[in-house]
Amino acid sequence: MQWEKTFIEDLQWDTILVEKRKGVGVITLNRPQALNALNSQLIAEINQALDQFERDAEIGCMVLAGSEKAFAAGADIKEMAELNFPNIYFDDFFHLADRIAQRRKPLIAAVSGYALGGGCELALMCDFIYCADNAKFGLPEVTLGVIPGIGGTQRLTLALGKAKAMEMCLTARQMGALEAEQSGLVARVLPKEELLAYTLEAAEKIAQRSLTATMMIKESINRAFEVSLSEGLRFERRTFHSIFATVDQKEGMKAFVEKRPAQFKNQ
Ligand code: DAK
Repeated sequence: MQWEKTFIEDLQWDTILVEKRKGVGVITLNRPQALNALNSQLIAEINQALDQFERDAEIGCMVLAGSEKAFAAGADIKEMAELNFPNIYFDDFFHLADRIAQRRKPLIAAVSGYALGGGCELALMCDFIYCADNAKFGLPEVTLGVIPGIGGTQRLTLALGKAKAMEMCLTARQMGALEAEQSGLVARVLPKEELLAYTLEAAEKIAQRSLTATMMIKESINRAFEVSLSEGLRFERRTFHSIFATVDQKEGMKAFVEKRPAQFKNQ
């Protein structure tokens, strides 16, 4: 694992900051001059960092954050403005974005300020969102003559239901933090000064658990969006059965009986 550690710290990042702390891989979007607007390089760098974290046995949870003013104000309009249909069709523009949602280790979004367009979609690709009290979520693509393109019409609808998703996409209304929490879009709202510390604490807690159980929970919950209830229940049951083949299940239950903290080994 030493090689992974050296490698990630040696890499040059132009659009993000990357660090490892207490089992957590933290990626901070870093294009302040453009309110962290997502360009192709930034999407590629996020994926490169996530690739490293996923291969790194020391990492049990990942966090994606922005600045206090903006998580991300959307896809980079200046980069997109001159593109035409053949460019984006043949290059499959932004196809790398889909890989962010396919990660196997848990990924938490810490959203402060604007999460608009592609920025909102990026947060929606994470497993859950903590947001600051100044957060503003929106899908304003319609004001630019386009539509959301990296999952917004689907994931916002799954998160909020048809009425609010339809209203937000058609009117470009921004949703504040309290409404986002009441509507189930975010897991918790925090004072903006506390957002990062709270998120890191939760991520560290997740990273201390058995990674096998954590990944199986993520996989099982995501299954609920893909298959019928009976298939989802069958998947959960078989997954539950299989985890009894792990050392961590023995350790977790033995530790409870012996009244001591469990020492998980991800085995
Ligand atoms: N792209 C590029 N630059 C941006 C930007 C963006 N999305 N958002 C802000 N900036 C830049 C501004 O141009 C400005 O740069 P300078 O003029 O100083 O050079 C700088 O960031 C600071 O912004 P403001 O001066 O505007 O700051 P304010 O505080 O006054 O306003 C704002 C903040 C967030 C309300 C405003 O910046 C704003 O409305 N930004 C645009 C928000 C927006 O419309 N976002 C949606 C973008 S469309 C696709 C998949 C997905 C997508 C596209 C394709 N495919 C699969 C093909 C996604 C599309 C989108 O996200």
